Amino acid sequence: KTGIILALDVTDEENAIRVTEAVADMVDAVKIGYPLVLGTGLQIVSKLSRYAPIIADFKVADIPNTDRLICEHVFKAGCAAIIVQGFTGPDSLAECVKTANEFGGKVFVVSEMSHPGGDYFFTDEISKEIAALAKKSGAFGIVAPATRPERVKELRAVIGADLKIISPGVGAQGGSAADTIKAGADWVIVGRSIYNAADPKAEAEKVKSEIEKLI
Ligand code: BMP
Repeated sequence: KTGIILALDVTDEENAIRVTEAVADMVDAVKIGYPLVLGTGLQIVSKLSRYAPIIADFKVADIPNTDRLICEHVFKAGCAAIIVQGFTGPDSLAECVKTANEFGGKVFVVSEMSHPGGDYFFTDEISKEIAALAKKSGAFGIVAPATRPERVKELRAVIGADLKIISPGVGAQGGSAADTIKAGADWVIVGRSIYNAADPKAEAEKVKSEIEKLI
């Protein structure tokens, strides 16, 4: 385990494969989302999953039936996990977890977002409620902001040791990998600072050694 998930928000196949190939040994998973899937199609999953498990970041937020239809596509395409919103409530979340379980897949629930406006609606109380709901629903983990390590720590206290925390916001958004892991995250999610680097592998190595120093 390296503790790093690559956020692959490039929009074409050539770059997607080039970056993934370069850093495959350095990351535990690759997170893809609308930028890459709308740019290339869902078949990109089978091309990338040779290198690493794929997390589909579609922030699913709909009624249970629509959630199920989305989750089915994602897991049939070969994704290992999906990221969903929690504010849609317990029934939507339960349907995502149920569908994921049918495919042996995992669900991560967004509990609070990392950008400056990310705590405008996701206040401390609401984030904690969403994290608690994620735990109750049987989700595999939550998404918590590396830009606010103190929030990662608080959310860890809510979910306990059973659920995993994946944290975006390291690098381009100003968060520190070491501080985020110290606060209780299992993985940091890193995008632009790796895929836009002249040498993505060297950049991933830097993050990896920053995390290794903590052990
Ligand atoms: P970057 O390292 O380039 O900032 O990328 C972060 C990735 O994590 C992006 O794919 C972004 O959509 C996602 N993300 C985030 O930055 N903050 C959140 O709260 C939730 C996210 O999924």
